[in-house]
Amino acid sequence: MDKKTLKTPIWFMRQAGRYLPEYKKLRRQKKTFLELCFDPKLATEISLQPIKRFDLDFIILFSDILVIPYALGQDVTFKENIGPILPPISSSNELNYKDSKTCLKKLEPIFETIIRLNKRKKDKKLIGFCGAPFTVLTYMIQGKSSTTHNFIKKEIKLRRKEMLQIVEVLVDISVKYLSEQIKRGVDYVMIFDSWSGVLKENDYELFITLPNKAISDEISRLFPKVKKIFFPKGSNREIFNFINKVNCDVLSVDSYVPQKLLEVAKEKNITLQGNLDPKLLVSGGKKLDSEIYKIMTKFKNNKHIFNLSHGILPNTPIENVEKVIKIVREYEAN
Ligand code: 1CP
Repeated sequence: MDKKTLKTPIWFMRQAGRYLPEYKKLRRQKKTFLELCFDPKLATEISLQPIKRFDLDFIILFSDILVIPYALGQDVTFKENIGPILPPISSSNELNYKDSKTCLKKLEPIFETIIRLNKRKKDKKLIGFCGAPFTVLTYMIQGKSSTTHNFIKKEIKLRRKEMLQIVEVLVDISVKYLSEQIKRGVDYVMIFDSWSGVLKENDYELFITLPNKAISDEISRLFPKVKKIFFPKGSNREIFNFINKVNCDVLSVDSYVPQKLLEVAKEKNITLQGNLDPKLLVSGGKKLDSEIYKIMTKFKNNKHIFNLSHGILPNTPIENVEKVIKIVREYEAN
């Protein structure tokens, strides 16, 4: 079928969250963010809020990538205006991973949320997710968000073996976690490698490409029909190494989309997802309109899912979100 007889689907990374008044209202019902993630009734309602308001094409499970360190026995809290806080670990010996079943049991409420969403998804596609091993590792080792990531960069040089051992645990539990999500009814899985841009060359190969490939290969083997979305954010030119080795159905892209990437994606039958700058969605105006047209034109010869280049920002005006959806839905390629 000609690609443009199909409409471009649209959803937004972090589409549930603080820019929605209905989210803020439900958020107040629980003291902590993790309590919210582990309440199937509330997490289901929150996942569906952006769909009810905007009629988006994909539902993403409401949860967080840091439920994995939590399942592995690390204490995880989210501080308002600061972000996640964890007591940092330095080796896999500090984790509680003798028995993956016990760890996954702690995530049972999330699987219950998926069962509920699956019953209510109608014609929408449901996305489950996890963080990629390196991105999750950064929080486990640093104990918090970082802008420079200097500490983890130093650790993977000085204590490579220990870091790779943790990555190995993360690959294993991520495959099991995604498998459970798939069994309960997600149609797609997305693997967020938000900090992959921190690494280059051999470090990139060991900590980004190979762990993503291990997850992809195992999920493909176990569930050949389930679609896999990868988001190796900030990878820049390393992205070519990534898509040569990691079997992906959808590649979520940031602002780096050279012509060659469009061509390689087409050759490999990879759908590209992206890539509106979330800051433009905040500022709006004519610049937003023209950027949307630019994106639709840029991806017109590729399979494309409209999305952002990173998560939606809390101060995003709702009217701007409505406007993007309207323009994308009314757009006719010529
Ligand atoms: O105060 C609040 O209400 C908590 C804010 C919040 C929300 C709404 C956090 C804390 N996480 C989430 C939900 C979330 N996180 C989803 C839900 C589904 C959706 O609507 O999209 C998803 C997919 C995530 C994934 C996530 N969490 C990532 C990867 C994607 C990305 O944005 O790069 C990362 C890195 C996190 C860690 C995280 N969770 C929350 C914070 C503040 C952070 C730290 C981000 C940082 O270090 O900059």
